Amino acid sequence: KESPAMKFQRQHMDPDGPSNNSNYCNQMMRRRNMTEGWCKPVNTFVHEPLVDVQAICLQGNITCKNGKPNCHKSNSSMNITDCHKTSGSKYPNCDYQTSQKERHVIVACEGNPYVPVHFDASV
Ligand code: PAP
Repeated sequence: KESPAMKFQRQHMDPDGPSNNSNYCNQMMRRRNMTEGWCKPVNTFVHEPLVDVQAICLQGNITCKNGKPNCHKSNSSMNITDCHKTSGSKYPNCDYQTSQKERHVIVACEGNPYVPVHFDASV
């Protein structure tokens, strides 16, 4: 079974990106199994080495959007791609808008080892 840490990597890690291609989200949301059963409406991919994203769990501790205390904000800005489902697109034809950004990343961490399990926001 997929662990929360592996699910985070599937949904949010793409160290070798970004590809500067407007189809990036359409391809990646499908390839990473986020268009099965529904179109996941919003998702962010991080284009930095896994060790650098795991290290965020040791950086500034903040409250998450859901009120839990286990979020951490990256000290540095990171290369990311935001994927937003277009308003007209309907399952099973999931269509996404692709936007490249450089932002500080906020993730929720859990477990031992204490690793990212949820992408909360970018700021
Ligand atoms: P995403 O939020 O990263 O897009 P999602 O599929 O919603 O991915 O999974 C987030 C997981 O992080 C959830 O666990 P689950 O897959 O076992 O359902 C969620 O419970 C977990 N999680 C841990 N801490 C938090 C938090 N502070 N806020 C939101 N989710 C959290």
